[in-house]
Amino acid sequence: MPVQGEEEEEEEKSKNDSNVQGRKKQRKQKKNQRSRKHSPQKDEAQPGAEQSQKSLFGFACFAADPCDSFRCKRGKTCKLNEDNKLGCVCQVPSECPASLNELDHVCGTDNKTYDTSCELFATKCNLEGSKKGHRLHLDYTGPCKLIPPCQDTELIQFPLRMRDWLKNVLLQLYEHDTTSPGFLTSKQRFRVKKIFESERRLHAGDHPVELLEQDFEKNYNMYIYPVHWQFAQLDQHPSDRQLSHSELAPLRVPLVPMEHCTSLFFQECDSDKDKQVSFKEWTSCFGIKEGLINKMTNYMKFQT
Ligand SMILES: [Ca+2]
Ligand SMILES: [Ca+2]
Repeated sequence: MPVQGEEEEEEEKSKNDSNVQGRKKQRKQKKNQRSRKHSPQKDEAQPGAEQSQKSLFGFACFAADPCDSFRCKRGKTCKLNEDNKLGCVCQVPSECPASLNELDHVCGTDNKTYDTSCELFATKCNLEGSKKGHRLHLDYTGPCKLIPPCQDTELIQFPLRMRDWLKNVLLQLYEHDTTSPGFLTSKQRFRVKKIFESERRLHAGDHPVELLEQDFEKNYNMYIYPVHWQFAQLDQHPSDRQLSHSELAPLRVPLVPMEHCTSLFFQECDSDKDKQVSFKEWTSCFGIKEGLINKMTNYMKFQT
């Protein structure tokens, strides 16, 4: 079962980062308005004192908003309760900052377009405890659109293409890391270097699936590390060799609108249907043989 707080943070992380500053600003403005509304000073203080008060040294200083340092998970907002204690309550969806443009829209797993991810998570929070709320997740960024059903042949080809894509992503990171280090750790560089320098490797391109299949057989070893690496990148909350729905989100959310087999692929990957994709299930989905996984059992290796 995914931990909701992490789930929401993860899904939020995976969202397009554009306009983050704008949203933060709006949230801050909203929060400030809210805190004034709930501030005990409002009723007690002298006119103007809710904005500022004189410090001992005669400088005006602003009263800190206690909610500023109180963190609530997505979908919740900070509020003072009757005992004057801070707590988190479900945000009212209509009080979320409005979207700035279409990039802010998200599609929920209920196939409904939400104006912003804030609105989706607030809706989920307000449905807490219900089946509907439990099932509601961020499906992908952008408004909901018609995603064609994934055909059997496409589902078979999906891991072939994704495996190649993962390898190319890693090689791109390697190239970026060469000009401005920081994308890969030294251990990761060492592993990717072997693939990068191999004369036999298939260069990035729009290859027919037959060629991808042939290359996988011929250069099998080049595909093992990218598959392991991606798993370790996602398996962080917690790092337990299992990928929850939320841990998969950073990969799944941007892929779904572009690759219509994404959701079905990850669903099928969870072969024992326990809502988690284990390391074994993951590698098997990408056609990596178990024998070789056992040879490389030190899982921590993949994380560094
Ligand atoms: Ca995990
Ligand atoms: Ca599973």
